Amino acid sequence: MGGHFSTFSLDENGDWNNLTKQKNSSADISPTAGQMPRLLGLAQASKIYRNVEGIDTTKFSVEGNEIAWGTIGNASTSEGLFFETINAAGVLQVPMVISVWDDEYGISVHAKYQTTKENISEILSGFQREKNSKGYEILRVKGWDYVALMETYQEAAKIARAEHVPVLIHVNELTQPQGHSTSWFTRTV
Ligand SMILES: Cc1ncc(C[n+]2csc(CCOP(=O)(O)OP(=O)(O)O)c2C)c(N)n1
Ligand SMILES: [Mg+2]
Repeated sequence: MGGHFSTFSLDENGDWNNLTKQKNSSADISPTAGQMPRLLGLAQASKIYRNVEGIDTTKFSVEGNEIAWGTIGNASTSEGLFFETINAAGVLQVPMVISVWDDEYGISVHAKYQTTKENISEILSGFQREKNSKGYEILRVKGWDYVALMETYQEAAKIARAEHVPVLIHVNELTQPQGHSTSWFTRTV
């Protein structure tokens, strides 16, 4: 879809930009959840740059300190690509921060028709890391609580960047200001 935003990785001559000096956004794609495997790959890149000895990080990484941020709507978490990616990132322990924006709906279909218990972070709670087992840090925050959102995202960044642990942020109590067909041009579909 032509309206999807992305940043340039190459300069006008086709050479790599210094990606460590810019914020990087990979182009979104229309099938919801289609961004998930790519998000995993971007996160894994940081891990490789941090851990593979002798690898040339020039223009791509500063000691694997990069985080891959991704977002997905609540209804789209029903797709297979979402579950596969969540599991793989937990296994690989990569710096992936995935936000689930939960307005309780997928277009006009309520969560009770598509998400067990109507609560994605509750059903994924088994992925939570514990003292002796690796997993995720799962954070929950209300979409209207601006201060809590800032704190939550800073905490998520710290965990992912320092420890290379994946983080799931479940943002709920969101509204849908307009109907799907009036708002879809400006967002990922
Ligand atoms: C694989 C796929 N199936 C169906 C659609 C059509 N579609 C676009 S948005 C959407 C609902 C998404 O709901 P949700 O993930 O909760 O995001 P929200 O719009 O509520 O933020 C659907 C079914 C699509 N884009 N891709
Ligand atoms: Mg939704």
